[in-house]
Amino acid sequence: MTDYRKLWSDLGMDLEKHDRLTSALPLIYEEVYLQQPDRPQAMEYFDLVVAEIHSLRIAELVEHRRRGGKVCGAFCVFVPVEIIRAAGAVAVGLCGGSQFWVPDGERVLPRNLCPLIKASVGARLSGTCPYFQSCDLLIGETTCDGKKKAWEVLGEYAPVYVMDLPQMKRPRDLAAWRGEIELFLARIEELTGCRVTPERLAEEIRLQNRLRQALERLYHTRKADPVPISGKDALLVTQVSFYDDPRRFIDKTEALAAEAEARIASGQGVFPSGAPRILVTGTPMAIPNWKLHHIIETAGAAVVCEETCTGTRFFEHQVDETGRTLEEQLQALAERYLKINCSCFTPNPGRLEDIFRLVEAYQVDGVIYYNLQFCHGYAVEYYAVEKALKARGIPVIKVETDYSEEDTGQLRTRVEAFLEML
Ligand code: BJ8
Repeated sequence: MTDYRKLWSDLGMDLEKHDRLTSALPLIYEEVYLQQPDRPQAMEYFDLVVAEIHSLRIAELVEHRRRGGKVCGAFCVFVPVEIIRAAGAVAVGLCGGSQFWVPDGERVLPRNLCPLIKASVGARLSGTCPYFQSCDLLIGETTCDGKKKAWEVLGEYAPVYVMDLPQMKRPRDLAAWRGEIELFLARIEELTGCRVTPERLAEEIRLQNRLRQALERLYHTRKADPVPISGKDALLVTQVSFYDDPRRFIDKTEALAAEAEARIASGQGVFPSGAPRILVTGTPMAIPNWKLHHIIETAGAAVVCEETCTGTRFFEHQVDETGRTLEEQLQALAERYLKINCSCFTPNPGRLEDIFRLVEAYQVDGVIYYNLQFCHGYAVEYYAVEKALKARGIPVIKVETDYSEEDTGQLRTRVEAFLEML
């Protein structure tokens, strides 16, 4: 049996502090997840993943490194994980979703900065996240200002590589992004000492497309009324996708989607038919950030879709699999990734189109715009989203919040008032 305390200590973690972090999780998980009625059975796997969040997968990463493999951590859905894996490395998502890490982040970053950035940097500084401790390279990107400056600070504590993401989507930006992907490939080859061949890259492109399709299949079931799976559970599945073994994740997610499809066939749902249906749009929710979904779903509404990077922005659009040469494959990767509609782009009309499409497809009654505090890109973009939704008669509210529990009562009151209006 693995001695996890030894394993964590070998990773240079602060065990005492780590105990404090992990002791709170089971209670929160019990309240937010395990008390939900009629959950699909296949969620058991995802419950196990959370229960063992700092052990089972970490042991796999440690073993991978023991055999000479590398681990790369990323903070954004723009990072092409296919390339990392094609070079024999493991890719994990590192975005911090816990208030626990915020004070450590504030040791080196301003307080009036987005909590996702503070928690991500704090996770590294506190020595309590075994995923950070297992990484050979951290991959940042030039999306929002807060992130791109935070990488400079993080670079003092760990090796960081930054991908320069364009902020527009003209042909010349696509060409620049494609060039960035080439540089990234070279850096990953240098790290791993492995050459990325077209055969290996084709395999990883297919695998990541399958992972996206599995999530898409699961999300598709949420279009049904009654909805066969809660928004909280679906969110958890997406969160887990960022660090689980991709093949295992695909199998488990397909099993869950099949169960959800069977539930639809027999009319079984987790909310009564006719319960208000909510689309959440905005900033990502990194694990264990379940705050808004919990408030919405304990108020009697169902979150049926997330237009976020822990939702549709992560899995929509496949990479073209027909490329045979590296040249063609890199072009296909550049094209697919540049379709993501993050608010760091100007202009960003694609996001509005996505929201309308999803409102329709998921039969949404109201939209809740989720804005992490101090995330200016999404906050400013609310103007256009609100105007466009209101013009179509679709109710919308914006909630701005952080990771603390201080405003939970206030948020609950606002969400309940919004749901009553629907
Ligand atoms: S593609 S949304 S994952 S950048 S919430 S850190 S934007 S201040 S996370 Fe993001 Fe990539 Fe865009 Fe998606 Fe900055 Fe905003 Fe914080 Fe954010």
